[in-house]
Amino acid sequence: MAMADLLLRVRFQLPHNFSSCSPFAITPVQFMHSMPLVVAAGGVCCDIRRGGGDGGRKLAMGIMASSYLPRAFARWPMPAHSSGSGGSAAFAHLGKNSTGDRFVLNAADMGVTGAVVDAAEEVEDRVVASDEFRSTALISSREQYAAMYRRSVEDPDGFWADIASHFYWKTKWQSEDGKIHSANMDVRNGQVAIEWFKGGETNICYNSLDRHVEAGLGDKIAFFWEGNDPGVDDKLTYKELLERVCQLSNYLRDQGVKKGDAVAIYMPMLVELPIAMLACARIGAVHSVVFAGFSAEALSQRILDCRPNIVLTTSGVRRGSKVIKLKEIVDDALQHVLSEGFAVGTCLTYANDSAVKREDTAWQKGRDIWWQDVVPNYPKESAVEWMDAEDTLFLLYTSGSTGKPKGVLHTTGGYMVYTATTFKYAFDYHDDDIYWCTADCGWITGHSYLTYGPLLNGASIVVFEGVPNYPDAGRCWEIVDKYKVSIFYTAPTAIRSLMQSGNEPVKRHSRKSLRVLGSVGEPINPSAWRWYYDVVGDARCPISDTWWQTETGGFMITPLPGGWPLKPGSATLPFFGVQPAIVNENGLEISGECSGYLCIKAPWPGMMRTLQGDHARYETTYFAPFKGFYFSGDGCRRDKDGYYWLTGRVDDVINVSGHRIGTAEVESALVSHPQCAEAAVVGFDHEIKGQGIYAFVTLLEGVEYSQQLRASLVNAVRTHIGPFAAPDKIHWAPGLPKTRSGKIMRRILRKIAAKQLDELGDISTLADPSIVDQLIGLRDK
Ligand code: 6R9
Repeated sequence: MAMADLLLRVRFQLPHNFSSCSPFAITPVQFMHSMPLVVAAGGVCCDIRRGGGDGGRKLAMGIMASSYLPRAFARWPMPAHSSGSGGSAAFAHLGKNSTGDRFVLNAADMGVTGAVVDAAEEVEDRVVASDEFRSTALISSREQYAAMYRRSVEDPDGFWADIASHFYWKTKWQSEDGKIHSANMDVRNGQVAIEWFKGGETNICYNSLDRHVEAGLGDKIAFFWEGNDPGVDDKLTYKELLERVCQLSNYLRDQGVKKGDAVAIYMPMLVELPIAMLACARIGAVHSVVFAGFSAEALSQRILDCRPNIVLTTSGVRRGSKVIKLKEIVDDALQHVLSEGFAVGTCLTYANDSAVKREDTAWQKGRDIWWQDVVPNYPKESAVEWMDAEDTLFLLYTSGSTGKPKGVLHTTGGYMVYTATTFKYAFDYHDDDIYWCTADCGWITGHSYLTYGPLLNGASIVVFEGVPNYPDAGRCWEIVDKYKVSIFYTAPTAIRSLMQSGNEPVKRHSRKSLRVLGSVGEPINPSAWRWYYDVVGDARCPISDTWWQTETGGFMITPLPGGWPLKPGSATLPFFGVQPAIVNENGLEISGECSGYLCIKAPWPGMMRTLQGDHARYETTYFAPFKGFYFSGDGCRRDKDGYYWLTGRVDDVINVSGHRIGTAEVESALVSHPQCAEAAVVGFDHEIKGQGIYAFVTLLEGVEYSQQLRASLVNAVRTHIGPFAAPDKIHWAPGLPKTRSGKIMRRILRKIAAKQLDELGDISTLADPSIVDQLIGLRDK
């Protein structure tokens, strides 16, 4: 977009309860000279972001609301929250995920008056795919999408049955009157229950591998593996991958693993990790992958929840310049599990000699087995266990608002059909694409879009063991050129961190193979979007900003590249079959341009079916808050074009570098420290991570504040959860702001963490309002 197009027209009316604030006026000239700028009037504020271009010199637009906002904001292209007659506390933190530069100016300081702000010309930032891109795109117009979308919601059974018939089914699903799904999402009508393709028998491993080999694609590369260090690599064809999966599945069977048994996997990004998942799926075992960045305690908690008899791990891994001894962590976890009365029979350990050698690995005879000593001796063929579409495929633990992680349970058929279809359309996948997803298999993205979705489409996939900035900030683009990657899928936190190193490490590499870019994990701020688009993609590659969750199994709101114009920062439109509803505090669906809680009002094939061992929690968390809907836990705005703008979590979950962390989990880790009496954790805007973790800690009486104690508290969190959950800031708190009924007022803590001290709001309902001043006084102590 040319500079000249970037004049903004800002016009908004303050809601009546802000009438005491000084309204203000900004001229276009001021905009230009003061970027980036945030204008705040009392509780109203917005920020105007710098965008892409070289080093962010181009001015891009976007207004981000981070507090109570007037209804008029609803027309802006960035997340904004209308609060009707003036905003409720419930909406006050909808914008917590705002990232990027933010400067707050108080309207009163600007010395301006008037009731309406009116300046400049609004031109929305829109990005349209080239004719050349559209000429080969699977979906090349909004009309084509609209027709397919209409069918997907009017006749979901017909729509999904047609797609499902492209997969191999040992037995076709039972269908009465063409119905292929049954669902109750309304707690008022009894138990929540979702089924798709019930009675159909299939196997996702068979569909991911055997089906392609049988179709003559055995020699196609399935995985290009790129090691932590440049020059260390490997590749596997579909046929070789199938053989490796069969060998491991035979070994597992030999160990007595049967259909329905859980298998825990705690491994780094070696190809053995997706091989392990596929081997489980082949024999009907339920894989439970635990991200190999979780601590021994977190791992043991997950093992105790699903009780596997076998754990698969690796001696260690090198991540960047660090060596992590994974087997030691597993040993600790298994010790802890044993102290809880549960024994894991076998620990199959892959020797990753480049990180930790066999001789340097502690060993428990009888329980521990070297992978390489046994698995290659097994036959390269293995029978497939045919699974009912509703048989469990995997468990994946995710954080919620309470301390105990939730074991999200996905089943076979619907998940298979959904991940494959979303992958194909959202990335405009063509057979000759080379696809790279930087996610780890320890998270849902690694399940759905590094393993199953792309393999089901017969794609060639890059698996990367390392980190994006090792040995330098050009590594990603070096890998893109090395494998001629055409579809690149990563997270905003990685983009922001690479952006910090400037354009040179990008420009040094050609990247001409790139065709489509993807983003996932958190809202992508427009300036990062612009940099990704302009610098990484040379303003040529559409960006699919895919909104979805562990619970949804696959993409829910996402661009289909080539289908419609993109707006930086918006996930745009719902995928086929997805019916979003924006709901207000009263649980009423609101229509048109609006902001509120994002819900989904009809079932889709990829949705989770329950939480492991806790169907009641499944219902209370996702279906009880807004009756008749699936509640995502995210805030959202819909603009005049029907585009969705995700604004972050509205519950007590913090999204750190795209990792969901429950505040309660961090709090419980902190209070486990012998000198901690109480802790309250909130998120705060973090330039790279999106959100950081800010912990208010009350010590036991008589304990002195010290840097050493701070480090030891942070360490408690590293031990209980994992290094990625370590608090960025510990704020000493002689007390916490509580209501008379003892409820911590996190709203106040969030404001203190964000240094928005003039926006604390009403503190008179606190049991002891003086605590607020004490906390402010200790802010940087
Ligand atoms: C896939 C994944 C889910 C939460 C979700 C939301 C945030 C993910 C997003 C996004 C805005 C996107 N989120 N993708 N927010 N735009 N494109 O990340 O799953 O780990 O379960 O996290 O992540 O807040 O609710 P999960």
